[in-house]
Amino acid sequence: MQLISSPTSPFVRKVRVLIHEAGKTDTVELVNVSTTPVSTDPRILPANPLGKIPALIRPEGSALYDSRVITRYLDTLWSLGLYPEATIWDTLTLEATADAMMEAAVLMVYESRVRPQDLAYAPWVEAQWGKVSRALDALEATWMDHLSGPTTAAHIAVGCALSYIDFRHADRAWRAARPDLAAWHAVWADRESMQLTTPS
Ligand SMILES: N[C@@H](CCC(=O)N[C@@H](CS)C(=O)NCC(=O)O)C(=O)O
Repeated sequence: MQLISSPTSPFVRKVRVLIHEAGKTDTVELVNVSTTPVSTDPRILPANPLGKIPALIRPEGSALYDSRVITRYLDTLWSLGLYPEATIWDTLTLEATADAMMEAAVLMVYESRVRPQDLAYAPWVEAQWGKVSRALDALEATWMDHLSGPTTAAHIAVGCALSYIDFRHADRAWRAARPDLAAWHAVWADRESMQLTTPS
């Protein structure tokens, strides 16, 4: 299989962390591309008409895209149990929360790096951070029990979302009012799968 990737994409990192956790790095080749919403790398398009990464090219069957589809596919393929039936709705909701945090955090980066500075709109950036901030509060207030339990795909997604905020938005100091989440992330970020996928 080939994973169309970028070392800095948090969505790609979710998939790469899952692959490391599964011990399957030798079965997935990374194909690194450089892409933005206004400059799509053409190598992505045969796999994903939306031009987004990650996309997973399978030897047989259609290419898969959207990180949540890919993580669920690999979980099924390798029987990892990261989407346990007993907590499936919590797992999916928490994974969706983490993905939305990543989406808002990535859009903030695009606003400063892709959009011409004379067209930048600061209230829009702050509104994106508002989404991230409210989600961080919700993680601290209501999701620590799940995060303290057995590892699910949502743990991977939350870990990648928090590490992406550290990577791109360290100045926002997200830990200040979220001590339990910060403590959880300190342990999660130390896992080998996270260390081996740290963006350079
Ligand atoms: N919902 C998608 C989001 C993927 C995404 O937005 N990836 C970014 C890189 S971090 C991308 O490909 N951006 C290029 C674009 O928006 O055209 C997923 O979970 O895979």
